[in-house]
Amino acid sequence: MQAPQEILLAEPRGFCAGVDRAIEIVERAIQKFGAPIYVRHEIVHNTYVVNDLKAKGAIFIEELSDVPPGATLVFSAHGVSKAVQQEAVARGFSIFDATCPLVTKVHVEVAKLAKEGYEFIMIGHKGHPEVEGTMGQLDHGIHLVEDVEDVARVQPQQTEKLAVVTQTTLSVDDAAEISAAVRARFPSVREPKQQDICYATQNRQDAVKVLSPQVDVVIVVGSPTSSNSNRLRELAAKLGTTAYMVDNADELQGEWFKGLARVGLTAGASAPEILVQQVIDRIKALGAVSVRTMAGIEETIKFPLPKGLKIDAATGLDITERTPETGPAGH
Ligand code: 10E
Ligand code: SF4
Repeated sequence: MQAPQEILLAEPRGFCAGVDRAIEIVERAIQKFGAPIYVRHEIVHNTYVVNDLKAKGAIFIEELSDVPPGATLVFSAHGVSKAVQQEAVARGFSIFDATCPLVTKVHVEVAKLAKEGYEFIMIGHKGHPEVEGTMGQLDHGIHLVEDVEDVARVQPQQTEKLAVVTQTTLSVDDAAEISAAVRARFPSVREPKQQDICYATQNRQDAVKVLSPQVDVVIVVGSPTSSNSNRLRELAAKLGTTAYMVDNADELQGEWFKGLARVGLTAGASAPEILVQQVIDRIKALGAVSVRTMAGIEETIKFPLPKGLKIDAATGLDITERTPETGPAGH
C-alpha cells in the first residue's frame, strides 16, 4: 500500500485569542501570587493544556466549596453564571475572570435586553459550561434549543419581545438552520446584529470547508470535551471526507493513512500547536513526505489581560497595582 504523500495544514487552526488570554491569566496568576491557583472548570477543554497548568501549580475544581478561604480563583474561558460569580465573591476569593471577552459580550447583551423585557431563545448544547454560564445570567426567561425539533416545542411566555442568543462555538451551518426555524416560528424575533458565533469558530470551520475536498482524510487535534473541535470533525465528515479527532499523536492509527495521497490536519481553538507538530511527526513516521500550509485568513485579534496581571512589554514589570480584582472584570 502507498503511504501518504502530503500533509495539508488548515489555516487558521488551533489557539484563538480567548484561549491564549485564558491560559496566560492562569500562568501569570501563578507567577505573581504563587501556587496553588484555583481554576473553576478546565480553563479550556484541552487535556495537554490542563495537565501543563496542573504541573505549574493550578488546581482545577468544579465546586467553589472545594476552594479554600482566601485563595485566588480563575473562572474558565467558557464563563460562569451569575450564581457562581456571586458565590465566589461572597466566599471572598481573589478573582480573575478568564471568560473570553466574546462570551462576556453575549452575557452583556442578555442582561441589557432582559432589562428591556426580552425573553430569550438560546441555541446551544445542553450541559456545556458556556451554555450554563450564559443561561445563568438570568434567573428565568432563557429557553434552550439544541435543534430544529426543539424550536417547534419551545414555549416562551410572550412573543413580542423575544431575542436569540447562541453558544459561540456552534456549527455555523446548523446554527443558521436553527435560526431560520426560530425566525419562521417567531417572525418578530430579535437576532444579534453580529452573530454570537465567534470569529475563530467561523474561520476554523471555513478553513475545513476549503481543506476537506482536497484531502482523503481529515485529522482534527482536540479533546473529546471540546465543542468547537468536535464541530470541525463533524463538518469534515458532513462534507464527505473521513475524519478523526485525536487528543494527541498517540491516538493516531496507522491504518487511517494507508494508501492515501493527502492528509488534512487542523486543530480546535483549545488545541496547542505543539500537539499539531507531534501529530505531523507521527504521520511523517508513517510515511508522509511533505507538509504544506493552506492559504488562509491571518488572525491578529488579541484581548487585553485583566487588571492586576498586565506586564509592560518593554520592561517586563507589572504595570498595575498588586491586588487582584475583588469580583470579576467585564461583567
Ligand atoms: O467546548 P468549547 O469549544 O466551547 O471550548 P474549548 O475550551 O475547547 O475552546 C475554547 C472555546 C471557548 C472558551 C468557548 N467560547
Ligand atoms: Fe473566545 Fe471564540 Fe475562542 Fe471561544 S472560541 S474563547 S468565543 S475566541
